[in-house]
Amino acid sequence: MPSADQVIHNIHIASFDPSRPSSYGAITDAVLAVANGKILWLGAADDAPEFEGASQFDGKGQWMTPGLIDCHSHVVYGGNRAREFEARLKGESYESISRKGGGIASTVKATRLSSEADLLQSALRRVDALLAEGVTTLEVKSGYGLDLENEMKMLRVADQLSKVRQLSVRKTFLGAHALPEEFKLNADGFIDLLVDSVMPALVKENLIDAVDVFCEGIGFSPEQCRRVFEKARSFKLPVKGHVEQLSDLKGARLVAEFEGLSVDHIEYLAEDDIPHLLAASVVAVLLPGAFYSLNETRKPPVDALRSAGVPMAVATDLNPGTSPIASLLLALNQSCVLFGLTPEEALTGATRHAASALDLADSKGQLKIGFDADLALWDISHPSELCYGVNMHKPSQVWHCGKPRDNNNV
Ligand code: DI6
Ligand code: FE
Repeated sequence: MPSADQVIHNIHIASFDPSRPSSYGAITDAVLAVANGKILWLGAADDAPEFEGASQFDGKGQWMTPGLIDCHSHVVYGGNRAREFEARLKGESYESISRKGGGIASTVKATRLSSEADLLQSALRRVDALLAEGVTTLEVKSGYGLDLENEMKMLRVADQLSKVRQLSVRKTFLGAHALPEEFKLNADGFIDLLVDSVMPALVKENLIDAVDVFCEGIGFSPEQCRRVFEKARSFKLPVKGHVEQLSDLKGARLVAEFEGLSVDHIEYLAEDDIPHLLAASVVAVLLPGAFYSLNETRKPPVDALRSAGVPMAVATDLNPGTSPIASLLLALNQSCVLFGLTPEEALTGATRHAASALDLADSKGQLKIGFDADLALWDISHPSELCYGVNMHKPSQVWHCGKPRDNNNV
């Protein structure tokens, strides 16, 4: 008789395991057993063995999904940009706001002035909103510090989030996000600083899981991003990029050349660059919250990505400027309504493909034997309900690495 820590019975499972032929990888009238934080067994109740020593949990006929994965966020930052939002709605342009020190620069200023404790406290309010919706893995980017001291501060806060909450955190270094005031006319000098001193020091402190860039006219050129990627490669760190958000600089091809994890935004991705993504197994991360907040009209080439078979993930891009949205379920709804994803594609994009975008494809994002027991239980009659309604669903129970999480008191 196999021994388990917990057996969850009387559930339907949306496994997102592509080897199961049913949509959503569904198993109805199912049982799932957990041992040592991992999934020990799952399948139809009729086939379930007896488990020794297990506590029983009655799922009351609810649906279980993998814990959700938000694979792109800037959740750690100081201040907010509500006044800027107000000014823009009164007709002031983004450029004019930026010239007065607004935009990313104002968040950099507020972040530099914040203590680690303040940043943690403000990030937790947003993180708790994500947790309440069933998120069990969160990517957190740096990029509002833009010097060693402040990038380190942000990444330490990201680390803290996984210590004070039952949550897995992936830390992404986004030093090449914006040009700080002190390097105003010297972008190449700033890249020198990043590759020569900031990255090596952060690697030494074990604060980087992946390296990101903002490859854009208002960010950094492909040549400058290449230098950051080359340094990442020397540390064997995977790369990803904010690319083709506002224009087509061929950032996606650069990420593919470095066999990166993901290309994010990609509203301006050219269709003939798609084969490069496919060949290098790069995930396309869609960020409909930024598209919505900026009131954009140019959409990512979803039909072409789908027919090519490029995996698509969906994330919040939670940040104070272009996506002040602390709801992954809303992003899923937006990806369906604005970009035309099916609910199954959207949910796969916040589970299996989001795990790939974070280099976690072998342990998270699917309900499968041997995977982490990150689980969310929902009182719904079909998984599509999670994408269809807005602010209608919270999981009734969440487990992170096999441990139940109290979402009301996380
Ligand atoms: N793209 C974005 O949408 C965010 N960063 C980036 O590279 C914007 C961040 C901000 O405005 O604070
Ligand atoms: Fe972003």
